[in-house]
Amino acid sequence: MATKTLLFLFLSLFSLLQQNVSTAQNVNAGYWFPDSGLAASDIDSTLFTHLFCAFADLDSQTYQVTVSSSNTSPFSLFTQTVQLKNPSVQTLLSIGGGNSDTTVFASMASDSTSRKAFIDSSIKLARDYGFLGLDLDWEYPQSALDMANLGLLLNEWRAAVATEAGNSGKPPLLLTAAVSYAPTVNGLNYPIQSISNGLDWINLMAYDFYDPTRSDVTRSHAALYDPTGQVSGSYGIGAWIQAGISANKLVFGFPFYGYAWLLVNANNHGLYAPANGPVGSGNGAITFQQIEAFITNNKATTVYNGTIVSDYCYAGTTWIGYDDTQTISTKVLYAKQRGLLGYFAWHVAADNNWVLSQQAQQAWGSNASRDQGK
Ligand SMILES: *[C@@H]1O[C@H](CO)[C@@H](O)[C@H](O)[C@H]1NC(C)=O
Ligand SMILES: CC(=O)N[C@H]1CO[C@H](CO)[C@@H](O)[C@@H]1O
Repeated sequence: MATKTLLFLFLSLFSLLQQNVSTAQNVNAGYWFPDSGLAASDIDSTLFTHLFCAFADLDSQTYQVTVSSSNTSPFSLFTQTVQLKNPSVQTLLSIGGGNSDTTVFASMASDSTSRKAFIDSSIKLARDYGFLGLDLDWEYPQSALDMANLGLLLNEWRAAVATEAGNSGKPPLLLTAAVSYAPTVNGLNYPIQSISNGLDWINLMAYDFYDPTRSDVTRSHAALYDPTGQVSGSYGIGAWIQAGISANKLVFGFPFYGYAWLLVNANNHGLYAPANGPVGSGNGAITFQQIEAFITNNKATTVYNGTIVSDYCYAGTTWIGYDDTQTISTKVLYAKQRGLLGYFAWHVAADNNWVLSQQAQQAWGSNASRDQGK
């Protein structure tokens, strides 16, 4: 009898422990922003486990996290809106982004009072608006001191989130950050220990490796493999793991957009063909949705390159490098095979009738169900 009770207790404890270790869930995520042309109510949230709402701002005077007045209602309604179609989708508020001022983040992180202003205001904002997590997009720290201060910020942010959860009785907010595809940016190393201890996971921005303003030959801007160098998603993942971040804290990012180069010669239309900058007035960035329309309207030729894992298409003197369905599913399977926590896309509105989002979810799930069957 006593043995049976002991055995029962032991088994219960064992299954509890097992539940604990398996709480790290999959991340099938996407970023959304209000100016993207897609209303939050039109997001097919059933295709995602997590959605990032971008971007809250960092006030340069108070160092508090704020939301611009035009974004107040889209942001405060975001969680309840996307949870209508998928009640279990988790939402995170992203702070900063590629267009924010890196020097303001640097000043904020350099001083304990301003770090506290950032931390306390971010937590309050997340709770007031009903977000389940916070995501720091500081692009990018510019000095070794910035990196060290980022480490302090993450340590203090984690401690504050734990304290707030204790006081409120709510589950702690998730804490994540969007970081460079590799653990070194501008020649500086990220604070590995603080990232590992402080964050639930990091989003690797494995895209924008090249664009038509910086490369005078056509290129994939988000290749999975780089046979001749270190500029690729697979390189970045390996380097983060080698630096000491466990694979199950890495979320692999891919783009739902490409870049359009102007070919020098319409008949020379492969990878690394000479090009004369971007098509159009900007930097050549073009959404997957627009690429699909371009292909249809111009009967463009499409090519998948499995050596680097990337797609391109061309018609006349326009050449576009991008991620199509085969690239996305290959990347997702790669992330899964390496034991990563998941993937994210920048950004959901750039998808075309959700085909890439569906492809990603299926590629991730097809192996999940197979694994369960084992
Ligand atoms: C695919 O990319 C590799 C590496 O850049 C290149 O060597 C190869 O020629 C490409 N294949 C095709 C079919 O374009
Ligand atoms: C559909 C499928 O089974 N895809 C991949 C699952 O993962 C294994 C390796 O773990 C791959 O070999 C499969 O291609």
